[in-house]
Amino acid sequence: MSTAKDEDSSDLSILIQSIATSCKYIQNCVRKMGLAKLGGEANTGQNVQGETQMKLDVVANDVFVGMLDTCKRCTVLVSEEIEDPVYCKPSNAGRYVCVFDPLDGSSNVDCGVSVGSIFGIYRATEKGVARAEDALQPGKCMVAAGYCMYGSYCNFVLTIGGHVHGFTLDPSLGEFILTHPKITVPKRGSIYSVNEGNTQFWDEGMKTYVERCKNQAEPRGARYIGSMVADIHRTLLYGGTFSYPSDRKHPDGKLRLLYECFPMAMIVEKAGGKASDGCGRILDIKPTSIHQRQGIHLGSVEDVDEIEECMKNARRASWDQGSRG
Ligand code: AHM
Ligand code: MG
Repeated sequence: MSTAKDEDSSDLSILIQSIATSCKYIQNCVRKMGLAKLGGEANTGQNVQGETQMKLDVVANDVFVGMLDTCKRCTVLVSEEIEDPVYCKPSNAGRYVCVFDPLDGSSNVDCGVSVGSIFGIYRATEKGVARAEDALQPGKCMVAAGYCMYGSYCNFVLTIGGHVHGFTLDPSLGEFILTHPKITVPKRGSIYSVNEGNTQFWDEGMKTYVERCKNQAEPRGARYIGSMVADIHRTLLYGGTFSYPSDRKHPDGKLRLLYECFPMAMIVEKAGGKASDGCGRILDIKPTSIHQRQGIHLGSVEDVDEIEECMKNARRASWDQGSRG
């Protein structure tokens, strides 16, 4: 006799299977982009973020929404590309909520740089009942999170609350094969990753951290792809930090909390790393709107601790200065 728990986990695996199939489809489109005339901008204008939509953004979004609705395991979907939450058809409604960025880093796609898809899954309050507020749970309530990187190889990285595992797509089989079991982020790394073009907008804490990375006996290497999925994938495997801080140009950060920061924070934490807004845990944040932005630092525990320490010292120095008038 199957129990509620069995049903729950079989629903979750059907849902994740649907996401994996969407990712295989998108991977195919990315691989034959120029050939299939899928490169360049869509003629849809800008998306809800005020960013130009690429043809592949539209394709990837349609694939995710279509697959997640018809798999009959979700109530509400939130996509980077759609302004409002999507309510699954009542006849299709299940017990999960899925938030996703169907094609992250799409501004890189035309020049052949790695891009990816990111997703997070929550349990709905009530099976079959679509409530928008179910998509506004803190990141720590996610039951699963993952991403798929369309890079020099196609890797599907997943946690369902335990270890983080990576599966490589075998193109001859069309299947994801477990190649990176129990991914663990090194405690310390020798890489920092941030868009240094924004240095003039940073606060003193961020400036100090990056100066420290450069000015030590063994300077750390700088790596910045500009596709979060690829930058996080490298950070998971090699360690170090990836940051997109809030600054004067992006007072709330640039990356989106629900479908970029939360899933990546869960993956990094489950792999033994740390994800912080500079002073506290990303996964503890309670969202107030579905497309809100967030400053973030993730990676090796000791390196992220160092960022927090730089931020704390900078805050203390500015208070001291303020209190001295
Ligand atoms: P997107 O979701 O519109 O593709 O934007 C998110 C991307 C991330 O993948 C990446 O980390 C960041 O934007 C890069 O931003 P910038 O070009 O400002 O460095
Ligand atoms: Mg994105």
